[in-house]
Amino acid sequence: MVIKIFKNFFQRIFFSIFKNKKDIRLGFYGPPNAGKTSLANRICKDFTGEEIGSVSKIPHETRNVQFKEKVEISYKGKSMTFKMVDTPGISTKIDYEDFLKYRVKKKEAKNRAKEATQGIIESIKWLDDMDMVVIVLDSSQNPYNQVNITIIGNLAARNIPVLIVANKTDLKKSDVKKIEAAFPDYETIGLSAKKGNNLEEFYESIFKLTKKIK
Ligand SMILES: Nc1nc2c(ncn2[C@@H]2O[C@H](COP(=O)(O)OP(=O)(O)OP(=O)(O)O)[C@@H](O)[C@H]2O)c(=O)[nH]1
Ligand SMILES: [Mg+2]
Repeated sequence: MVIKIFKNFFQRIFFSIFKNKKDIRLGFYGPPNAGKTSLANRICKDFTGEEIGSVSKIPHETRNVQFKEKVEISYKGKSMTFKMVDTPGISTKIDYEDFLKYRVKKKEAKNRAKEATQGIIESIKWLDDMDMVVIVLDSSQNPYNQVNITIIGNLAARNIPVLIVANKTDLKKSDVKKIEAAFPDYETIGLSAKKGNNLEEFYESIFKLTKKIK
């Protein structure tokens, strides 16, 4: 009995000390092909030497939520540890025929479509577990669409801090201002995950965003 009381006591002390030391769960959300995995890979590579997952020009490459724990980001003398969560791209419609133009065989395309649908459900399920979220958008595409508005609305309803990344600034068609105008309530950082441009500003904003975690 006495031993049990002691055990509970020490357990409580232990958790109260280490509760705040847990990794910050940082989710990468957005439409397919925007560069979520490319960005997560770049960060993981910079700070752990390893990548989180595979990248492809074929949409819905990521079809399972994937993680990298204990990613310690150091920037300007500050350092914070994150659990990186890369999610499958969210879309309203998945048509296996869209994959055929990438020379994917019919059977494989149908399987990819099925897995991609499951992946979207998984992405949404994981939303509740995020401490903060980076929404990755392709800045060469029109940002005004149902998917982007739904993701951002969902995060706002859950009070999860959000940073928007306008990715692919290396492309000629890139228009960061258009993304800023579409979502004026959020900070938007223009960068290129592929080229590694403007990552410093991104890290600065990530650190700032941690202060908004409820
Ligand atoms: N030009 C350019 N291409 C990029 C950039 N970032 C990613 N890409 C390309 O965009 C394509 C999709 O990249 P991914 O990182 O797989 O995108 P994703 O958002 O993880 O896609 P899903 O897993 O399908 O949801 C790949 O061909 C990348 O090489 C960038 O900054 N500039
Ligand atoms: Mg991906």
